[in-house]
Amino acid sequence: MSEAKILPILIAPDRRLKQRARPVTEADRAEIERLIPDLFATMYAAPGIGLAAPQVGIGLRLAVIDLRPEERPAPIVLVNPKVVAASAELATHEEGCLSLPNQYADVTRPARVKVAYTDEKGHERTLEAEGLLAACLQHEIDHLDGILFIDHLSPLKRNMILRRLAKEQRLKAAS
Ligand code: K1U
Ligand code: ZN
Repeated sequence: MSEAKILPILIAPDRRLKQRARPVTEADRAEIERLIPDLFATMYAAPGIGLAAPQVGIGLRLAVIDLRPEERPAPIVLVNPKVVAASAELATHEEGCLSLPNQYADVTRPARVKVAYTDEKGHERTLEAEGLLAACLQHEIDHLDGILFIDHLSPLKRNMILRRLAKEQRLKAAS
């Protein structure tokens, strides 16, 4: 078994982040078995609490989450995740994104969700979540649909973040 690799993360406005990912099928099993350790290694190294395959240029409906990597790791692998129920009640959380480094904004989404998915062993599961886990699940599933957290903001806030990010990336490239 080869060691997990840290993969380069795509940075907005890369057009690959705006594409809808395709469902994982049985034919993808060998690829996702290789990819899952790489996604966790990349997420932990960033560091982040979630990562979706499209963020590393792989257009598959696959994401990983670990909300507490430093205290007690609780890794979650989501293959073909789908929100099957969402509360009418909304909640606002500050969100960040590894594809928009150093950019944060308050995002309002359903406060509670139920997500159906397949785990890394191929077992069908459901997860009911609230708080940060609910926000993170919705954020990662959005990535699979080519949606970024800034798409939930007003055009004014979105453009402000994109301009700030472009400036920071230019400065980084020049340094
Ligand atoms: O999908 C991603 O881009 C990862 C993103 C997930 C996320 C964060 C906050 C709300 C919803 C979804 C991140 O992990 S951004 C980095 C971050 O939040 C963090 C980094 C280190 C420690 C704790 C949090
Ligand atoms: Zn993100």
